[in-house]
Amino acid sequence: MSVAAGPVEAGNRIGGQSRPAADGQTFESRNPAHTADVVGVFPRSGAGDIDGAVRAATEAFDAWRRTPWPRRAEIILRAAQLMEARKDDLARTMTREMGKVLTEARGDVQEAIDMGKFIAGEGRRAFGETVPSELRDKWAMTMRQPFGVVGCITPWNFPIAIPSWKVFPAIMAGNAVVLKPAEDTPLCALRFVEMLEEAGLPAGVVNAVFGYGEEAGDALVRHPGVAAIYFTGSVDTGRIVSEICGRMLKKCSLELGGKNAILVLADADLELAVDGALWGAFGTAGQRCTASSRLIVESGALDEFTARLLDRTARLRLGDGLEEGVDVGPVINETQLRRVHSYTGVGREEGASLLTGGEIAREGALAEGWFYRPTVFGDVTPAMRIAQEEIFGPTTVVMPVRSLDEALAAANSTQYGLSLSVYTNDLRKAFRAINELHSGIVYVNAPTIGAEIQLPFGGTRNTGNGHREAGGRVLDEFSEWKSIYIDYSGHLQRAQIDTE
Ligand code: UN1
Repeated sequence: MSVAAGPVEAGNRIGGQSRPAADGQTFESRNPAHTADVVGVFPRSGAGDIDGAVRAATEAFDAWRRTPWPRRAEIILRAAQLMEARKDDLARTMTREMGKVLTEARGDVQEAIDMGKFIAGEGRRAFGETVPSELRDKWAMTMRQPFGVVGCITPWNFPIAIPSWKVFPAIMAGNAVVLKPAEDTPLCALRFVEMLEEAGLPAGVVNAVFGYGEEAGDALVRHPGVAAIYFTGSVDTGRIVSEICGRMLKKCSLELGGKNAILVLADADLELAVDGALWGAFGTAGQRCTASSRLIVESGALDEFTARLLDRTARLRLGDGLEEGVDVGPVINETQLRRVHSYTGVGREEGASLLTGGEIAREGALAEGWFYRPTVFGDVTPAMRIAQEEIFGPTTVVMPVRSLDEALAAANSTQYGLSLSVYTNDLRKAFRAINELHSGIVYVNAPTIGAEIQLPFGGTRNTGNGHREAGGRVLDEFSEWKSIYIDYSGHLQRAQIDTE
């Protein structure tokens, strides 16, 4: 084993203090590359703990919303700088807790640093508008106001980046936050919140409550003191969250699954396309909602693309992401490993050809963790389940098509619309694809992963419910508008009536 540190024993962070779960229950976070390695022991929280956190947040909210925007921004900037100084340590913690290889863990932390710096800039850029009134001697303008206490529920696959996408803009806009991170990556979330506190964030503005979705997560969504929910996770859970929020009239922003595709047209630079497919399909062991889980290949390129892809896939090194030279880490946990493997069975039954992989890796040290061989299916058609359902693991499918039109139809044929990409050197085909692909993100000559924080992130159809994270308009998701009319005429003026 390459890791020596013993388990961290931590409480929830509520009102700037560490608190155990009210009923004393705990759960463990384990290293998916060496499952005997316990990374930390955390409180298994329930409704009472969530209530305590919401109270702490409510108490902190009033002073925080009155804190000037640029002062709030300074704290966010300092937190980003702390992350920058500790990038390597944080990345190591992340690889140990979540499994992604160290270079990618550094990228995850970098994405949070980028987000912190970007959002801090909003502190002096949170413009409202002034607009002429229809009446004389009357002024009209707008300003942003926070929602109040908001809940952020974050996944394990980007354990620092995704909390940063939600928490930074939430507090920039003056909200107070209760964060419920995934039970697989509580330590990363704890480190993130500790850095905010160290950067000078007043106690209670961001609280972290650890535990399971059905317990702590559910209680957070249902809490009447929580005005808005920002959730990243599966479509099934998103539907439940959305139903509860709908009944309670809460704002609800959902970032759900993907079944992203790379289109490889016959004229494409095939080496470039294979590089992109490998990175997009097997980076983070395929555990990104942006993963390139479908490769839609025009017949003219099919044989050569597939041969090169298989050759490169066979050379990927599986292992502990902390080790030099490892390309693909473990999947997050046993449930996920079984799920990924069950899709190999589904693909076989549907008549797809298993071209490589398709098995749980058990040689040597790999038996200590949850490792799955990078897997490629061929002869896949759009109606197959392996072409429709999100697998969230190192499995991708090659789908042969005869034309650009067929490729576009196949790409748009799932319930998801997060990220789609096209490899071509033909400008006309590239622009047709940009226009016709129905997704929140489109790439040309690059894989489906690698979104940058200064652009909106999110998807069409069942990938979400019409919201976007990050990007230049991010504050729209975390604040509401107040329209202000100031009448200095000294007499009653009636809008729509005094039209002369
Ligand atoms: C996710 O998988 O939920 O574009 C987020 C990317 C990363 C973010 C992925 N910047 O792949």
